Amino acid sequence: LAGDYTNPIGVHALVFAGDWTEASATAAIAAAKAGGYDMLELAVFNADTLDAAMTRAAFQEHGLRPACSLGLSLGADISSTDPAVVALGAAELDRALAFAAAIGSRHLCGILYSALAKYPGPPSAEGRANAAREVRRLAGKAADQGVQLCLEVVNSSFRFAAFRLYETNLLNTAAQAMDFLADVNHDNVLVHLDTYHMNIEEASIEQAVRLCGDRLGYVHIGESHRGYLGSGSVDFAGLFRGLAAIGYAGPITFESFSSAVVSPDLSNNLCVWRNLWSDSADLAAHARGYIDMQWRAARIAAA
Ligand code: FUD
Repeated sequence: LAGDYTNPIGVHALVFAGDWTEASATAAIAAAKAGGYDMLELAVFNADTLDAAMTRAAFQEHGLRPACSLGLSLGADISSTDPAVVALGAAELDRALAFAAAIGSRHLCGILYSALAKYPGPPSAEGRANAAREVRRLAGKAADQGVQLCLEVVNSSFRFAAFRLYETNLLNTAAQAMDFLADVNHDNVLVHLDTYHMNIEEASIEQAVRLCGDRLGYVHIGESHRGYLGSGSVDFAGLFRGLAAIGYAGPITFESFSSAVVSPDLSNNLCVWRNLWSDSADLAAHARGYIDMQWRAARIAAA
C-alpha cells in the first residue's frame, strides 16, 4: 500500500486501565490488540508492585509488544543535589529497568532524568550533572539487557492556568534534550518527543523533530487537550512531515488521558481531572486510523 511503514504503533495503557491487576492487564492488552495496535505502553511508577511474570505472559499470549515509561518523584530524583535523593532515584530506575527487561520491553522511556513534578526553580549545574551521570550509568545496564532509554521532553509551562501540568525543569525542548544527550554521551540514550508537550514548548514541531534526527527514539502522539486526535490544536501534519524527513522508524504511541480511567500513580501528577472521553475502544480505534492516515500521507508527500 502507498505510504507503507514498519513503525510499531502503540497506545498508552491508561487509555484502557488505571491499574495493572491481571484482569486489567489482560483487558488492556486485548483492547489494544483489537484496536489494531502493535504495542502497549505501561506506566512503571512502582515496579515492585507490578507482576512481571503475569505481564510478560499476557503480552506474549496476545502477540503485543510492551513498552515501559515512568517519571521520577521529588523524593527519588536523580537531578537532585542531595546524594540520598539521587540514590533513591537511581534505585527506582534500576527497578524499572529490571521490570522492563523481565517483561521483554525494548524501550524504557519517560521522565527518567528528573521528577515528574513542578520545580520551584531552574535546574542547578550540579543537579543536571548528577542526572547525566545516572542516566549514563543506567544506559550501560540497559544496553546489556537490550533495552533502549528514551528521555521524554515535557513542559514546564505555566502558560495555561486551568488544566495544567508542570513536569520538569530540565528538558522542556528538543534542543535541551540534544544538549543533554551530548553530556550523557551514551549511544543507548535517545530522545522521546511528545506532541502534547511540544505544542506548549516548541516554536515548531516539525523543526524539533528534524533537530533530533537519528537521535529520536520514541514518539508520543497526543492532542493539545489530551483527548481525540485531530480535535485540538496540535500541528500533526508538521509532526509527520518531520518524521518522514528524518526517516523515523521507531514507535509512535498514542497517549490520552481522561477522568474516565484513573491511575492512582499518574492521574493526579498529570492533573487529569477533566472528562475528555469515556469510550476507550472508540478513542483508540479513532487514533489508530488517524495515525495511519496522517503517516501514510506524509510519507507519500515526502517520497
Ligand atoms: C506526562 C506524559 C507521559 C508520561 C507517561 C508515563 O505528561 O506525557 O508520557 O511520561 O505517561 O507513563
